[in-house]
Amino acid sequence: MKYTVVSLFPEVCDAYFASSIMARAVKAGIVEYRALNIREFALDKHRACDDAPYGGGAGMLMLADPLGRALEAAGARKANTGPGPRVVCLSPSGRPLNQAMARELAGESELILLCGRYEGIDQRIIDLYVDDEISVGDYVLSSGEVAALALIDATYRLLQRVITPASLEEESFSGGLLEYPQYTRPEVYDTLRVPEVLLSGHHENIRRWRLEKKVEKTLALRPDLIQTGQERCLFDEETCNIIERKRLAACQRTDEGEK
Ligand code: 9D3
Repeated sequence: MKYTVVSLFPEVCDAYFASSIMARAVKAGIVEYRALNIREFALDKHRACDDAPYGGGAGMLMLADPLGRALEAAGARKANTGPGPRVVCLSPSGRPLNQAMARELAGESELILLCGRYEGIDQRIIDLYVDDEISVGDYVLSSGEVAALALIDATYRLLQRVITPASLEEESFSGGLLEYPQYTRPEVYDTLRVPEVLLSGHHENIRRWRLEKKVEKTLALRPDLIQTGQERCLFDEETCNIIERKRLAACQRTDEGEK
């Protein structure tokens, strides 16, 4: 996979690619990386990259001109001018990134990642060059670089190894639930013991305990995953029964509290 980052702060992404994690992938030939600094494509003497929005409003927008030149230099093609690398704009108003999107993007041979700054970019750049607008979640970052790195990280790791069907399934959020808690040595840390069942060697009890914990944790932290899983019939009968039982137990605890 070849990643080309187009940004006003390429040093942010450079730093990540200099880290041992990404340096290894580059050395192994799994990924290629370059970053283009949009400012170098601003031609006026001040190298301006932003201006006020037409129609008024707060803040500044990224100018179309330097952005267009940077994207052309990156190898981006305008819409309807034949095939070119996929252009992704990282934007707070994009589609939220998920594992299915990461898998799809990992299938490309090249990605151009456009990082925004200021309040946004001139719409004509999006209309002419951008294939996907992607967000990394509902919170505000100061610019798109960290989001681009999240997307790079989520995609490059899928190229690393042969993905067996088993690990693919595991990656789909372990069947729609969060992971169970895990423990390694020592048996007692501070005042806390490793749950007895994990030391028992009783594989069926361990499997059952882990499933219970997954349901418990998902109900508490990601009730939306339970909802989706039920709608899409992702859960087997055993899981459905545990969900029902934990829900009932939670209701009873609430009732107790109200008495
Ligand atoms: C007033 C409207 N703001 C949108 C919420 C303006 C704005 C805030 C922050 C415009 C750009 C940014 C910088 N953020 C990104 O470029 C960004 C982002 C993010 O802030 N959150 C989640 N995903 C992403 S992807 C790119």
